Amino acid sequence: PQTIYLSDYTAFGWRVEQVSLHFTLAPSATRVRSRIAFAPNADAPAQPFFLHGEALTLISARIDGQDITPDVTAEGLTCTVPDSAFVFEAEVEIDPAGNTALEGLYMSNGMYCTQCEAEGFRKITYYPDRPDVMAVFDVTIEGDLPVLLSNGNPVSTAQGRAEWHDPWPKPAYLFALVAGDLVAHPGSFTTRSGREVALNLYVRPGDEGKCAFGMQALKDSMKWDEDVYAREYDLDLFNIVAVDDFNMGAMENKGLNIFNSSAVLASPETSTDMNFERIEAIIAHEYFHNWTGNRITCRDWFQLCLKEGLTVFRDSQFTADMRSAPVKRISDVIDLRARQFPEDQGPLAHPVRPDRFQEINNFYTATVYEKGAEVIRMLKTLVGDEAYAQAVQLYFDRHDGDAATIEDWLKVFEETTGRDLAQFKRWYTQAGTPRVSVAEDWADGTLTLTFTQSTAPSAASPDPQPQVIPIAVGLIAPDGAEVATTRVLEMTEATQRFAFDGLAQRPVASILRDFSAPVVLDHPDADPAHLLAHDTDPFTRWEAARTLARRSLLAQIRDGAAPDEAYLDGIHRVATDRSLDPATRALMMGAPGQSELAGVLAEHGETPDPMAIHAALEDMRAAMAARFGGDAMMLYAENTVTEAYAPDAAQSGQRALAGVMLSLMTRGDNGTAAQAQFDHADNMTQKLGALAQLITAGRGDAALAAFEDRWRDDRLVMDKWFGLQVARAQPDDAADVAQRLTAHPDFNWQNPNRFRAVFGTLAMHHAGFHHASGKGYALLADWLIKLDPLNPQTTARMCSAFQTWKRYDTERQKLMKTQIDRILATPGLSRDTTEMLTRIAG
Ligand code: B3K
Ligand code: ZN
Repeated sequence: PQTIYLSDYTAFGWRVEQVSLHFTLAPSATRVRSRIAFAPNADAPAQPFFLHGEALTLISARIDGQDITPDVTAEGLTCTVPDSAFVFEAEVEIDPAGNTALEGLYMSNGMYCTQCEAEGFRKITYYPDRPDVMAVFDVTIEGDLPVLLSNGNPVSTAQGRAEWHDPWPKPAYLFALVAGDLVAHPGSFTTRSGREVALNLYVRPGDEGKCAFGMQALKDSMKWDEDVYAREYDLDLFNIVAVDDFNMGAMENKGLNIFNSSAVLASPETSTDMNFERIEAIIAHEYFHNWTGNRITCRDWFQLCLKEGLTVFRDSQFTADMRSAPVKRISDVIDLRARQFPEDQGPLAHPVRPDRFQEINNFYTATVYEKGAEVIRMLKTLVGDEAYAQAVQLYFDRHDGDAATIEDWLKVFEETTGRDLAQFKRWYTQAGTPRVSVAEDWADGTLTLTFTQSTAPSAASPDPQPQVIPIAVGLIAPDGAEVATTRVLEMTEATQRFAFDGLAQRPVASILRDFSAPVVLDHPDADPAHLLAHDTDPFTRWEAARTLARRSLLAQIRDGAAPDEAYLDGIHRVATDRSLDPATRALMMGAPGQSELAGVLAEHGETPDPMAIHAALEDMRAAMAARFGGDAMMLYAENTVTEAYAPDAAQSGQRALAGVMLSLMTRGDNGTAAQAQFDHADNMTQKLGALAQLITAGRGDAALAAFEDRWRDDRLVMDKWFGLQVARAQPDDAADVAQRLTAHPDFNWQNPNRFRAVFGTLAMHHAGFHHASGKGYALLADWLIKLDPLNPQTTARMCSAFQTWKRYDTERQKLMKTQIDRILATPGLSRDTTEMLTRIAG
């Protein structure tokens, strides 16, 4: 496969002045007629006229009305063209029903839909399918279906025919078409300048009852973007469509967002609190792309973080405003450590702005998205809120209508603030998570902190240089009072000292407040017990609990120590501290995950034993249940919500804390309380929480059967049913449970949500996936081999389950490597999967 390099960028030789597309829909023989007006691009080097096109049957082609016979290959078409402006026309035939890759135009449950990002438009018609070619699109759809949608505003709608006009120039990856038997859940929004926008959430008949929450989230997002970023919506209509077969969460197509139904449909009976929160965030994310992504897009796919990092950062600000800022921050750090750190510390490490790829779909990663958002957060911390706001407004003013780069983005900050961001830019160009160690020195009323940063070399960045690291620090006195409020230290050197003087007593340092930089902090002099009791910063206070838990677990794993009493006492005090909100208390009680612990051990040069890690966490939970005793039931009762269910932050915080207490109670009562909760719950959060405990208690069979009976016709709820059984299986059984579930009549493996419910969950079941027999590895490999020819994108993404293989003992390494090689040896393996596994194999 061919490698594409950032340094090879060249502009396309023509501009597209206008595009007209005409679709005549038929499941296996859809006809697409295109009329594209090209004009030479004086800024581009001379080049042959090439249009991308894949899996298209060319029926006819014309230039300025004259039939031509272009050279056609598997990648596209070449032909000779006039020196001046010309019109290219083509007719192609495509097969949406046979499109199982879910990229381009495909069918899901009888409806037509599209996914064009990153390079799917070339499966619809011949076109310069690259983000820096922006054009105005007119679309006509003919098909015998009640709803026919495309981007922009409707021009005409009649039975079986609709015309759409999108006035905003856009790259082809934002094109969308939907046709089907759908019902609309309508709404409306008046923008701050008084424009009426019609809103619709289109769903399959039967799903009407799951639309209200998503519609409200959309309105809240539109309002928030006006209030916080001064961004107004720019069409008369905004449509969202829910589809069941979708490779990811959702897609920001101009004026016609397409969503995985799991990322938009919600009701209290069928969705958990976590589902509601995720749906609100994804709706916001896709909506915010209208400015950061659509109005200003990316010059090339290397710049993906320009739109994704910024939009993730914006949606995190939105969630913080809508719900709880500390809870959102802590949850984001948990997620970053679980998904991005392993990527950055393993063979898949790549910079936030990669400089090479074979298949761009493999770079929609936690590094580009989540670390990309962290980089923007740091920038904001360094320049301050006001300068950030100014720079972003300049970015919108200057680049509206552009396909921009990271250089353009950084330049608006340099101009606004006068800062030189050359060193800061390394956050975009260098892979790896910096490790920051800090040593304390106390003398004569002065505390000196000496910081040292280092980043492990990787294939992507063999010689990493020091980065700019904002380190937020506060000081807490021995009596618990805060003697220095948060100050942001700007670290730029490999080693650097910062002094705090005039102190009466030696304080306890609270370092990396609010997780001010995406680094691993090494602070041997830390006093987490003191910070857990007194820190004013919610993040570092939570981190103190985490540090104590981690230390205890590592001692348990390494030396067979008992769970640390001081930790158990501290956590018990926090849990019963009514001055803290329940959501924060629930987060504080969470222990680091098994995979995170394995990563910590590996970084210390030790070989993690998945069974020992699993056992240590079990012992910890048992000790915690014993420590809490009857308080668990008291806290459970205290946090039982009596009002009608609402998916808001306050109620979901209470349910989260009650859920933690239920898990402690289950250790003592063999599931009696869980059974009662399961029988009486009127919402999915509590139903599913109780079901999880019943399975753990070894008495889940009846509840699982009842659950299946009740929900067998609800795809999204059944995904939970499939996933939970794997998630809650004992380590010895996880692979067998997954295998047994694949024989279930409702295991529709071609549906990405269902496939992920079983195999995504298996890959995350640390002790089960890494079972010493290798059965977890072999089963996953069998199914990846089976899925690859149909859906390379989802297959390749799931290969990351193997990315940590070098952490483990030689026996497990051998077992994993055998499966990696077996998949790689499959004839006709996709470019996507080949690239992933080749990089993982290293
Ligand atoms: N931009 C899309 C992701 C497309 C992924 C293509 N493999 C969704 C999002 O980030 O909002
Ligand atoms: Zn996005």
